[in-house]
Order: sequence, then C-alpha cells, then structure tokens
Amino acid sequence: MANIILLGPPGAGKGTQAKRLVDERGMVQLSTGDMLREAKTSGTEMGRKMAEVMARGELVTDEIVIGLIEEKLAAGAAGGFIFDGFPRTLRQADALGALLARSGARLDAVIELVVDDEALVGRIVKRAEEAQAAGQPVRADDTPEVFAGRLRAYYKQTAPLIGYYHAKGDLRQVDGMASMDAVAAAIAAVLDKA
Ligand code: B4P
Repeated sequence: MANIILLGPPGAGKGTQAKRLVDERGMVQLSTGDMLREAKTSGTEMGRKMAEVMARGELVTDEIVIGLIEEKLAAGAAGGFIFDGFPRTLRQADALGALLARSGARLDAVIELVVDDEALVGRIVKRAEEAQAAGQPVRADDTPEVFAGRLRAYYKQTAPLIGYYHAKGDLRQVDGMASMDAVAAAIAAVLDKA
C-alpha cells in the first residue's frame, strides 16, 4: 500500500495515470478536478460560483478543496490513495500533511510529471477536438485562452510545491513527455521502490 501525489501542470497526464493505477493496483483516486466538476453540476449557488472560477482557469479556494479531501480520506483506502491534482497550493500541502498524520498514514512519494508547455496546450486542444468529434461534452477550461490562465496559476501557486517536497526528500521526477505506457512504467518503478 502506498499513498502518492501526482504533481504536474494541467494536462500533464495526472488523471490519465491515476486511472491506470486504480485499475492495475486497486488504489483509490482522489481527483479534486473530478470532485469539483461533479460539485459544480449540483445546481447550488456554490456550484455555480465554482463553475465560474474553473472556467476562468483559476483555482477554487483552499477551504473548499481541503474539505472535499478530508471527507474522502475518512473512508480510508486499503490499496492507498492517489492524490490527483491535490495539493495545488502550499496551504493545501500543509493541510494534507496534517490530515495524513492525524490518521497515522504517511506520504510515500510525490511524483512530478514533467512536460513542456507547448506539448501541454497541444494535448488540451486535442482532447477538446476529440470530445467534440465524438459528440461528447467539451470541458469549458479546455480552450487555448483558458489554458494559458491555468498554466499561469500552476507556475504561481503550484510549482512551489516542487521545492517543498524536494526539501522533504519525497519528490520523484518522471518524464511526462513519453508515451502513456512509458510514463506508467516509470511510475510503477517508483511505486515498487516506495
Ligand atoms: P484537473 O481536473 O486536475 O485537470 P488537469 O490539470 O487539466 O488534468 P491532468 O493533468 O489530470 O491531465 P489529463 O490526464 O486529463 O483540474 C481542472 C480545474 O479544477 C483546475 O484548473 C482548477 O480550477 C480546479 N482544481 C482542481 N484541483 C484543485 C485544487 N486542488 N485546488 C484548487 N482548484 C482545483 O491529460 C490531459 C490530456 O493529455 C488527455 O487528453 C490525455 O489523453 C492526454 N495525455 C495524457 N498523458 C499523455 C501522454 N503521455 N502522451 C500524450 N498525451 C497524453
């Protein structure tokens, strides 16, 4: 059992790899992006406000996101948790450390998926085109304009976590530019050593 964080810019492949770990290792994926997308369809005033924030490519408040994670952690996970897209700020990272310590759990690794900015925007545009061609809903934040804002938010608010976890000795870097299978193999190698 291992608890890991998947860290990286938007479109780095965190969600893609988390889903594989769920299938292959029985881990539990905690994707704050998925949780927020679900919450925003709730029809509540808070859901409407969150939808606006996400459509601008900005981060939802720490309080909301930490609350969502706290609820899910309480249920436990025999195979370990994959924190996908969380933490995204230093405050969220401190909160996660405190929540894990309180439940007697520990973080086994923080895996940073390293991808060039140009490749990221290409992936997002491709995802939007593929969804449209398949008649599926296109994410409101999957446009080059909003993506630029998401990337700015990443460098300003999330990238400092790389140094934070490096200083703790938890950071492992994986080449996220490789094929999905190659990225999965690199993550498996990290987990096997954790
Ligand atoms: P997320 O849902 O976390 O979205 P993401 O960062 O875009 O996705 P990810 O890295 O998982 O990329 P994916 O696998 O899908 O966040 C969305 C929004 O929610 C944020 O902007 C923010 O507003 C809010 N939010 C979420 N968490 C928050 C938090 N903690 N605090 C505050 N706000 C929060 O991959 C993208 C595409 O690339 C896919 O099409 C995939 O097929 C492709 N791809 C993946 N791996 C590839 C590879 N190796 N090669 C080629 N293509 C690949």
